[in-house]
Amino acid sequence: GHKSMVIWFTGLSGSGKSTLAQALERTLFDDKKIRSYVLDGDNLRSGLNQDLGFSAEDRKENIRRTGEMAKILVEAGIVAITSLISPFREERAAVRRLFPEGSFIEVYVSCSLEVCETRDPKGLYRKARNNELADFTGISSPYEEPLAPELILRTDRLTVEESVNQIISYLIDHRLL
Ligand code: GGZ
Repeated sequence: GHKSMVIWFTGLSGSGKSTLAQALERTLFDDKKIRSYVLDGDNLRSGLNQDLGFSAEDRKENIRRTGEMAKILVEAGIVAITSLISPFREERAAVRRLFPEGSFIEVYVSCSLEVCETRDPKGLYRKARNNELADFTGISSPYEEPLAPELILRTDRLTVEESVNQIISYLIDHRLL
């Protein structure tokens, strides 16, 4: 069996959070028959969080709501996987406090700004550099790196498969799987 938990990805836009979240969801199901659900910031913003923008206040509310949703999923016995930039330490710490000790796994998806900006899959960095997009994380809005995440994944050096394997190993080592 597995313990209920939330795997909370944090990192810059383009760092690979959504890709990793999807790959992890698939691996948990295919290899372990564990049901998980991905709460993706970008997707939630088209529905539940459509009233929120990218001011610090709105990002804080985005993090808080997603934390509460993760809690609902976990209480229903589903592993919650979140994929939000979640740039603020204090709000990530507040979400952590919603969960029992050891069941909030903060994963820092670490990728240099340079590499994220080169990837620029949606052209958002380019817009931010051209002042066509305000408050863009890493350019004109802050990102506070985690100081003590459970796991750091250097996605500018690892393949998706290697990153997923590191998460699975962590979970096994900590008796969460
Ligand atoms: C950061 C932005 C912005 C601004 C739009 N700043 O990489 P993406 O495109 O597909 O996903 C990003 C998403 C960030 O939403 P989050 O809910 O994860 O952010 S937070 O946790 O800070 O609330 C990005 C896109 O939205 N996007 N404008 N100004 N990212």
